[in-house]
Amino acid sequence: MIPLRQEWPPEFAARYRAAGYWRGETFPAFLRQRAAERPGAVAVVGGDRRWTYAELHERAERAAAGFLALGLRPGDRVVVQLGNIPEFFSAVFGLFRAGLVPVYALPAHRLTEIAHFVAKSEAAAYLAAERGTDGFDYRTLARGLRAASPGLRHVIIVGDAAEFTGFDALDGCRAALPGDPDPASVAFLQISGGTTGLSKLIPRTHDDYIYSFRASNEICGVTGDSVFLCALPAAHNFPMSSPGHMGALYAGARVVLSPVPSPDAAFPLIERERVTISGLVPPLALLWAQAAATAKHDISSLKVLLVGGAKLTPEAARRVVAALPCTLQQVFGMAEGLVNYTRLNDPEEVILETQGRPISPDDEVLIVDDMGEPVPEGEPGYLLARGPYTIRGYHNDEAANARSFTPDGFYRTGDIVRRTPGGNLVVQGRAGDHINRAGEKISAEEVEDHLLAHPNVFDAAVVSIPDEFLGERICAFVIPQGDRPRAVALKAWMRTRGIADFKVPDQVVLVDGFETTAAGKISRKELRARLRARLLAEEGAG
Ligand code: AMP
Ligand code: DBH
Repeated sequence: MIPLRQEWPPEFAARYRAAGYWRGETFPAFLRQRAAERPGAVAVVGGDRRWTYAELHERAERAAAGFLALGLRPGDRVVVQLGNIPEFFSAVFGLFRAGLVPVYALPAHRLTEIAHFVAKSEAAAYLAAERGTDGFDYRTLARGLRAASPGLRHVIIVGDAAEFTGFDALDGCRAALPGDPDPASVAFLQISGGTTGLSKLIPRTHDDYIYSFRASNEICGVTGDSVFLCALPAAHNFPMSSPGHMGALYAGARVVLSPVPSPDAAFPLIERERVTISGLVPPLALLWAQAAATAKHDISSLKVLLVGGAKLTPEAARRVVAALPCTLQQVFGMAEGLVNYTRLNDPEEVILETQGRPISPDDEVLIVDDMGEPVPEGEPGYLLARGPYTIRGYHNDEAANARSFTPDGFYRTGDIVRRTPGGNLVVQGRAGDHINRAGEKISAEEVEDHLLAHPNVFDAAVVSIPDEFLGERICAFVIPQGDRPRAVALKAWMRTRGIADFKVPDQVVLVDGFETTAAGKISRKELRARLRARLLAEEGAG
């Protein structure tokens, strides 16, 4: 098994400890401590279930024993694919407690992606719910995974487990639990949106991640009295840590789970639980803003709404601020680390027009040109980041590490930003060829590879197109061969590939050929740029 590592050079680690960012805290220790301090306070609400801190802690202890009794060994990785249900927390804290390492998958992922996470992390187990909110049966996925992943030893299912191990059946097992983990060790693997090719695995340590949400709590005003509504998928880094459900649990606050993020589901929960803070991607924030005008539910308890994951335009920000009774807080973050926030008391123009500034005084942010040289202050450039909660490398991916990190350890975010005189960042665009579809990052290359597997596709180029609702949508240009496929049929076929639905192109355009230059082929990047420009020009003309 390839060891899990996330190491900062010793002089950096010493500095981050001395500054009090890394305090030697761990996930199992902080939950134990909260359960001791406020046993009767409600920690997690999902559906009609309300778990206190004592109960969550107790359930995590029992789950931990169950995982080990099953034969999992500390250090084993477990791909977790759970939606917004309380078991997300008993499972994940149970894994932490047993020294096992969660690998976070999103409910939308399908066999192709899950098999990739299992292979890349060398996972010993897959843990999922019987069904998702969309009715999808994860046991079917698990059967395919069994065939695709010979190294996988266990499948654990929340709900009716069929031939697999039931999560509830683990309750009551006995096993000696290990001591608390090393705070500098890797606690879990988060996944990157996959900017080039397949998603990469992001190892985060107890020390670095806990710092990121403890400091976020401070910036977002989260205290033990807060009520956080988790409306986005709990496994996503934004609702997990900015400040997210982990920040809320760290503070001893209450986490309320919304099964889906629509106003229909969320507004009644806001009213019933007196929710004070939540986080959304821009299209959902606009939907909430629209729904608020005619809402029957009282959402006046909401104090802060975080919006991030994709660019919120100043116009959209204005609409959100006008319609919702709370403070808008823009957040520009990444699962690899660096998170920027506008501050709650910032002047309105900063809140509306910028994506904020980093969490930490020790976040080092560089804005550079193609040569890696800093651009003049205020000019746009590529954003590089290094700091106490920004990774120094992906798991098991030398090629990506060579591409994505500078020799002195800065993460190349791929984002193009400029800095305002006030020190806030404004996201201007990006360097890579991925699509940010309502906050989901999709690699053009990955979608092209799927299309190329179709017998009637000779070549494909995938680009992002601005979209009023989604921010961006996916457009695939396809050169057919043999029987000319129809666009709808190609999309339907993509859905059979066992991939997340958000990766299926929104639009397929059949073309006779791609441009070449006199010198021959042009680069993929150049090709995508030209196709995109052509489509936009045609749409503009039409
Ligand atoms: P990931 O690395 O998959 O976690 O995705 C993080 C990326 O999402 C960032 O590098 C940005 O490209 C994008 N992103 C996140 N928040 C924002 C935001 N508020 N505005 C614009 N882009 C964002
Ligand atoms: O998009 C993201 O990945 C993201 C956005 C806001 C994120 O990881 C975060 C805040 O922590």
